[in-house]
Amino acid sequence: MELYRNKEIETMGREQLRELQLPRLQNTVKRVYDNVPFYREKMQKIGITPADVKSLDDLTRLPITVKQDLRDNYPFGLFAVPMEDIVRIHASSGTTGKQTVVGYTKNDIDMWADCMARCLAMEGADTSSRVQVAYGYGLFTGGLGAHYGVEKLGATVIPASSGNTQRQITMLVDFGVTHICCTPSYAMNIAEVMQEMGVSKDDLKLKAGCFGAEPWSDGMRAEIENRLGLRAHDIYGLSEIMGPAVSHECRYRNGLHIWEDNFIPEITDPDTGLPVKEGEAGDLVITTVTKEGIPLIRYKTRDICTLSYDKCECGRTHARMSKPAGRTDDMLIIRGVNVFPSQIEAVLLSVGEVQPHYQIIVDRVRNSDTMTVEIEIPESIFTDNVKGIESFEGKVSSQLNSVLGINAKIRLVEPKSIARSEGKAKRVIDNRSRG
Ligand code: DLL
Repeated sequence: MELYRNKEIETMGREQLRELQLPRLQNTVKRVYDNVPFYREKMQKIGITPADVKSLDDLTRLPITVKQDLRDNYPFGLFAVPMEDIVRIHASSGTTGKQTVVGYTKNDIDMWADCMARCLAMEGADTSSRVQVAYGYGLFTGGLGAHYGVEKLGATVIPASSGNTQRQITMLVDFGVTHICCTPSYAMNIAEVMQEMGVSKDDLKLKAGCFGAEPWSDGMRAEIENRLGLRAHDIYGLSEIMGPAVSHECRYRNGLHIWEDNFIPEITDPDTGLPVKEGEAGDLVITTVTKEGIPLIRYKTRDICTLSYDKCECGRTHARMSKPAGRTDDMLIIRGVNVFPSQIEAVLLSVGEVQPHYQIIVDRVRNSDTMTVEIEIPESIFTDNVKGIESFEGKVSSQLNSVLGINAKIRLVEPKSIARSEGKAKRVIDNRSRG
């Protein structure tokens, strides 16, 4: 049986969905035009008014919004309502530049919680479920975003936040937790500490979990499922648009359903910015059509994926995005070859015995890019067996070369020497930017 939270919305015909989207889009465009000088000026510059949006196809005539626009209007310049109506602020720290700040009205929080509740229902959670939220609570959207969704669903939330892993595990066992929400890398960290504590997956009652906030491979999914004894679903989102629950995998896990009653997705060519042909990969661009605090028109996420509008076996009609491989900002260009860290992860995990703890170090030596991938020595290889180490390194390196066409040096390092993550894992150390 497929579990819906709002069957009417989740399974409505595509035509009906478009009929729902159009007035919402028109209303959003009018509100930003009237209330956000940034949008009004941008639209005036290209000679468009809200009245020009007559059909959904007119969306592509509207200007693109990028992260820098949020920074330039820091902190509240893109808010479309008075501060009196803003009930919550979140921010993303970002590794470069100023943080980006977003604000939510009461209705925004309700809509967000509803999207999150739909995601949880999709993975089988209901009022009898106990959901441990191990995303960080705070300015990051993961913790509170998931939290309000669990409450909206009427399940029991355990607001663990991230970190303090032994205590997390004690709670998983003692509270009979059925669902967990955290980053995939933190899930692996939990699995490892469980082993150290002598806790087995049979001591847990976990059924499913939603893992996101960072790219992860199917190999990683298999590891998490095997070690925690649950079904792992991918959840996607970004703070600029809302936070977690912009999209989520149903039980068929053939892409992530985007809640199109609230978000209109498009895919554009990363170089030209023009729409790509249906099914082609490109930049995911999202327009919010119900948000009040900070509605965004055609926000370029920089996440690369494809879209599918085929009806899903689960009965949902909302478009599916492919598992995002990563942001264009995170793509590595190594001697002309473009590669995402998540693709490297997929290859590493396809070689038996490699644990999903790795770090990619990029350098420039004599004007040429070099890549070293550090992985931990598998248990089967003894640290004093130099031949064994070299042959294993060679095996992984040639696999990377044959699948991705990159030349990377593999370096086996001591077990546990790669830092474990409690949130988003830092997979890449790029020394090239240091001059
Ligand atoms: O990471 C929101 C979130 C929290 C999503 C918890 C899912 C679960 P930001 O910190 O603003 O928001 O980072 C957003 O993270 O543009 C993607 O590049 C990446 N990302 C998020 N989810 C996924 C995913 C939260 N499932 C950025 N797969 C996004 C791959 C993801 N990348």
